[in-house]
Amino acid sequence: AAMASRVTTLLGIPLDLGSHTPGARMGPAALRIAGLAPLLQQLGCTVEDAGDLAPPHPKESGLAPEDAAGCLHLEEVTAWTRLIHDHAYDLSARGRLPIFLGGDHALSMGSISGVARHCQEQGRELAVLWIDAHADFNTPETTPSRNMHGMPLSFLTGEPRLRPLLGGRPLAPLSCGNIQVFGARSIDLAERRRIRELGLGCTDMRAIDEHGVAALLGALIEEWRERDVHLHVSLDVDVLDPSIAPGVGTTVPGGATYREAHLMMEMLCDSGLLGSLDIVELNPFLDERGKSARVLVELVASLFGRTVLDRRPSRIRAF
Ligand code: 4U7
Ligand code: MN
Ligand code: MN
Ligand code: MN
Repeated sequence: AAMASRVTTLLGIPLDLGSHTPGARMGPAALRIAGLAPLLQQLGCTVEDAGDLAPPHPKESGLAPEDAAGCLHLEEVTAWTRLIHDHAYDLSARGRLPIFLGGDHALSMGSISGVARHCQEQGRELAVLWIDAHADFNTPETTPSRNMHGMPLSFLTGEPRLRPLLGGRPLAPLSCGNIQVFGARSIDLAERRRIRELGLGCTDMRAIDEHGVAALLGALIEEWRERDVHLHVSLDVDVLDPSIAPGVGTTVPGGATYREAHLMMEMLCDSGLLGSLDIVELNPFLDERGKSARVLVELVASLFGRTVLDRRPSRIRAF
């Protein structure tokens, strides 16, 4: 299998204070019970399970008072962000392919900033594929909910209001052009304006309906391959249609189908670019008999090399 040469490390992040619906803290356990580790091993990966991070003590955020007022559970999320960042940076420096098991999407402030710091030190370009029904591009000022899982892409692109979250650690901000939101269908008005003004990459469901996953993701992959990026994939379960993945706090109708999602994973596997992965927003408390956890584990199998036949279709360009 494609990833056999690198050690894959599972890191559980039982965080759900970035969202309004408790339960995502049970995500790592559900993904393990659904058989994530043995499945990766069957596919030829060397898997190391680093267990779950213990919830850290809340830390003072350093945000300005008016910004702090726009963020729920700010001190808890601050402590988590710094802890996750340190682990992500360390795993990257040790050459691992980390899989961050969430937990809500606020965890990506730590995981991706840690990976970004390592990439910057190595002079390696980082691209982020944000597979999500939402753009997660709010700020403490624009957020309609005050939930921090709606803000990670603002933090990661260097939004000054959120910068103090990382404390004294260096932040390697991502450029908006190196991020692609994929599968979006619920974007707030202020986010829409920010996407346009700041140039965040965004492929919405309308585009996927019209042109299909193969053409759209194929073009992105081709570009990333030319620049030989480290690709971080951040997979928010709510990109999937709620009929196949009901175990999320923020369901939005009209999501990706089972086949569309598998095609994304298969193409990403073929690209050979995957360097790190978040699996976020699974809420087992809202799930139906493990259905969503099982779908996610199936998707990870496709991402790590499971194929239908032993030969890949040749119609995919540039591979
Ligand atoms: B998720 C929302 F207002 N935009 O900011 C917000 F619609 O990580 C939703 O993608 C954010 O699940 C969803 O609260 C965050 C809302
Ligand atoms: Mn999200
Ligand atoms: Mn989402
Ligand atoms: Mn969600």
